[in-house]
Amino acid sequence: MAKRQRRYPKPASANAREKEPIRQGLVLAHYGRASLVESDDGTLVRCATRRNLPRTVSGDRVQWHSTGSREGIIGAVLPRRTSLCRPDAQGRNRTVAANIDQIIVVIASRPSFEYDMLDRYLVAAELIGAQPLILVNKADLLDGESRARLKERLAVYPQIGYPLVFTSNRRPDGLKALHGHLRDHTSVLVGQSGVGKSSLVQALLPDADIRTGSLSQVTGLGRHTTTVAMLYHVPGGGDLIDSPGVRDFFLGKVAPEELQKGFREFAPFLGQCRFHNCRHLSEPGCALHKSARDGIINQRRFDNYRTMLEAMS
Ligand SMILES: Nc1nc2c(ncn2[C@@H]2O[C@H](COP(=O)(O)OP(=O)(O)OP(=O)(O)O)[C@@H](O)[C@H]2O)c(=O)[nH]1
Ligand SMILES: [Mg+2]
Ligand SMILES: [Zn+2]
Repeated sequence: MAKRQRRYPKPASANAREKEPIRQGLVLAHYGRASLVESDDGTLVRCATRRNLPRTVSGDRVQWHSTGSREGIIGAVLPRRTSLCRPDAQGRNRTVAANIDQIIVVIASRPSFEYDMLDRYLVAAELIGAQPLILVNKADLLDGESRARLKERLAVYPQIGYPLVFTSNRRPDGLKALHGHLRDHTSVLVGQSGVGKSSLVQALLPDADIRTGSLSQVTGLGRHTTTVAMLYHVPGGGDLIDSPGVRDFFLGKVAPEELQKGFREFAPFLGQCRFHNCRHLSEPGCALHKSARDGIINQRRFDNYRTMLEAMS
């Protein structure tokens, strides 16, 4: 019987690896195990990632070395300041974007949005320490009355300190309110499929080749629905990551004492309940319960906190 031959790595490639200088770069997008990296000198390189490394995502800072013309290998992913995760269809937690400091939750009158999902995104933003911004897109579809009604329904958010901006990609001045919020930030656009995230990027960067979908052309989800997250540099300043839309967004597992911190208006009342480990469900002497009843905190948000907590336990 023939002896199984041992295979050693080719010495040539090992030498080449040592000779190439290590550089730094920014991951713009990743496709499977390949990443589009913007080197610090501005060139775009297609990089493979070493098997032992975590999957890179848009916004990652990496070390890489060249293996050919516009090709390279990522050897290290630098520690992430923040990362936005969401469970995939199999329930595994997947990182969507890294090093972001602002989460822009995009909602629109069409498709109709869910407050529950908005709140879940806001909790996610609070827990990773990113600043949330609520963006109501397709403002052109709202007449004066429906705009006022929507503003009224969303009034709690500016009250608790979340900026709320109305935008439209169909009006020349439709993005005016947004520019100032993007400067000096790395932001990620999140929200349901079809709310117009990629159209916003397209309007901000007219030269970029971004495929935006048309929900009206096909039933259900848009044909050009975004499938990978992509980072863009906004001409007026700031980096913006367009992410694939979701039908729904769920938080991964979060401990109850963490979840309550995701609702920033609860902060003054935490520690005031009769029981120090109050979960604010139906315990007697609950300070949050009383505040909601007295109209100091928003009842719908409080109910949503409890729904989230119950869903997790
Ligand atoms: N009326 C109106 N339609 C818009 C606006 N912005 C986007 N749309 C339309 O909404 C549809 C979806 O737009 P996209 O930008 O592809 O939406 P998306 O959020 O990127 O969708 P996913 O990539 O699937 O998450 C397209 O038909 C756009 O033309 C807007 O401001 N007003
Ligand atoms: Mg898109
Ligand atoms: Zn309580």
